[in-house]
Amino acid sequence: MRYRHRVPTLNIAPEVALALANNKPVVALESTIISHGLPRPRNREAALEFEQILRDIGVVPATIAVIDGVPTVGLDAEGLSTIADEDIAKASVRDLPILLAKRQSGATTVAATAHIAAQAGIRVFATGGLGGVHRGANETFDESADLSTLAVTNISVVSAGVKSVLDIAATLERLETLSVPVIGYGTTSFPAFWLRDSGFTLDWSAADATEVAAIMKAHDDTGHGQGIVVANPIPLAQQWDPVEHDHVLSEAFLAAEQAGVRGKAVTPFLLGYIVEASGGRSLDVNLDLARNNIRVAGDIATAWCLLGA
Ligand code: PSU
Ligand code: MN
Repeated sequence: MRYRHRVPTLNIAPEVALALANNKPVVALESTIISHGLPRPRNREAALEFEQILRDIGVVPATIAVIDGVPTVGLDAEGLSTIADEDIAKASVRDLPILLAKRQSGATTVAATAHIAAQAGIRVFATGGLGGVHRGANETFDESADLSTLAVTNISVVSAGVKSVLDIAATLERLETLSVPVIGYGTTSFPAFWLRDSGFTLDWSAADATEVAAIMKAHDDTGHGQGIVVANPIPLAQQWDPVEHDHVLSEAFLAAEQAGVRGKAVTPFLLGYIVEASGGRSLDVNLDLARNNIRVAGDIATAWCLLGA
């Protein structure tokens, strides 16, 4: 019996494939933020708006998800409604083979999105906040696969740091261990998602998109295959009030403990609770920071293509 060797099948939207083939800018967008990170129906509006932000600056959006068992790069209207309106699995990298074999759909996390995007040849990816080391991880071992995936996936991820529900100090330590470069975008203050400044200082910053693209190129030249984290803080005027933030977060931790949430349910539970408890304020900030990250990712993708031109 002979075994067939199969190249991983990706369904890449024609628009995305054309842009990649012609060195035109493309930015990957994740789907877990739509399916599990934002409440309905705002999530659907957000999915469409995120793509439009890129189109408006001449960048092709590639929202990524697994649709009926096929990793899909660039969703059509039906694909968007699958991730926004249906109850589908939250899929990290380890879930991909299972969804593929079972021909099921899944919304991809930062890890799974980065993995699929890199397979497609996309170099820049925008999200809200990267996953990281959870508080209490010394007992629970709860550390997002976003980190370990970025250690082996050559893509630049623009994020507003990591969510302040995480252990930010430990997350930064892990990124150091994994040799993932972390670059502040116009700052050396590492952001905390809803807040502009986490209180942690970065070694490096990049002044603009052109400098990030130059670092990406140099990173390739060093022969390393890691991803790069571009930390883009929300403008001060848009950030969540820090006092209210601290108050709502401590409530959320208590609620998660009482509900006994574990594993991959933790992040969606906390985000959902925080939206409710803040009367929607955290949601507005989440959307603003995602929009900002998408714009910056678009600029970086454009600068990257100019380098290759
Ligand atoms: N950032 C957001 N909203 C989200 C997430 C990030 O603004 O919903 C998601 C991302 O998909 C990220 C995931 O990969 O949370 C991390 O989940 P976990 O902690 O279970 O690895
Ligand atoms: Mn986890």
